[in-house]
Amino acid sequence: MPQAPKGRVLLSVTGMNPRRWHELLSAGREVVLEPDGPADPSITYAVVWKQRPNVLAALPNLKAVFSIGAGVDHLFNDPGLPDVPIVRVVAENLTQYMTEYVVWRVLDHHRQGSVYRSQQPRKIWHEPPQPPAQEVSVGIMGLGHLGRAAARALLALGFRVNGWSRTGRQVEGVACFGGADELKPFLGATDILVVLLPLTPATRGIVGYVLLRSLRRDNTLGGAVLINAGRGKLQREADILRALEDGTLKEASLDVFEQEPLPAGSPLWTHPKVFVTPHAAATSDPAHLVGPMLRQMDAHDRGEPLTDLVDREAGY
Ligand code: NDP
Ligand code: OXD
Repeated sequence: MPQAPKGRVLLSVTGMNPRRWHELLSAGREVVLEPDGPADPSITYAVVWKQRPNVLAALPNLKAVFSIGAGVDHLFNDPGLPDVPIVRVVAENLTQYMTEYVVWRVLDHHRQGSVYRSQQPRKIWHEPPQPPAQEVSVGIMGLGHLGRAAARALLALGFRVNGWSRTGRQVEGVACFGGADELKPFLGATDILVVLLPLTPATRGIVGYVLLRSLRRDNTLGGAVLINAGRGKLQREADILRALEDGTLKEASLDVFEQEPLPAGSPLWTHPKVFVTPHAAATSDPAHLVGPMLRQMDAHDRGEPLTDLVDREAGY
């Protein structure tokens, strides 16, 4: 029997170049950047990053939406997001990138990178006190795919690791805390805070002054450190600056910002205690992600269930 033609894929992205995604997706399906009218019946899947609002709203045969990122907050900004399954990125290479970023930033703060960077131009030969990793507790907010992998890498380096999640998820070797009631004890046992939460109504603005104030400052590192690679709108930047000024925080590494790109006028760019990266901790690589996406579409067309689905109720 001749096979029914595969439906078309709508690739709807803003703020990034879709060329490579288009090229690779086209190896498996016909891909369009815009539907043939708002109710185009030929579109069966959409692959999106900050899709044009309402572009998905009236597509009658849309079976699922694939997010180009692990985070899906960008999708929920669309008032016309239809009620179809949403698949997000869970991929080994993305997890590896994030693990590298977290280990890099934790080690740089732990091994006093900023002290040496400030000493070198002045030719200062001075060794600051260096606590062993075993005396430092890294607390990870968000024990999902990325948080758990980072936790394992930090445990292997000898750090003590705490983790906080919505449901109190347990991870071997990690002191696990869950829910609002256990946030304070989690923070109180944490010297370096790593934020790997999704942005949802429950987490928006969570990294504010009160939260930072609850971190352990009286430690062998000489203060509390913040690392945020989750989402910029989890943090209140005015509060972070205040915390850096009054010693609540010793240093921060920020990969994500309330507004991206970070505006030229932001004091974070030039703050001596802040390390800025341009939302580059773990970038989605189409060479690794398109193959699994196409395979999921084919499997779903054969009647198999989708994997890595977003829980709409929870928002991630
Ligand atoms: P997961 O969905 O696998 O994990 C999310 C974790 O956050 C879970 O442990 C979950 O708890 C926890 N969580 C969610 N809501 C709350 C809450 N209200 N209170 C406490 N804990 C909560 O996500 P990933 O690990 O794959 O990714 C995490 C985030 O990283 C993404 O959403 C994205 O925003 C960001 N990201 C950033 C990148 C970058 O380049 N900067 C790249 C990729 C992702 P529970 O386990 O109980 O469900
Ligand atoms: C993601 C990201 O969510 O790159 O994957 O931010």
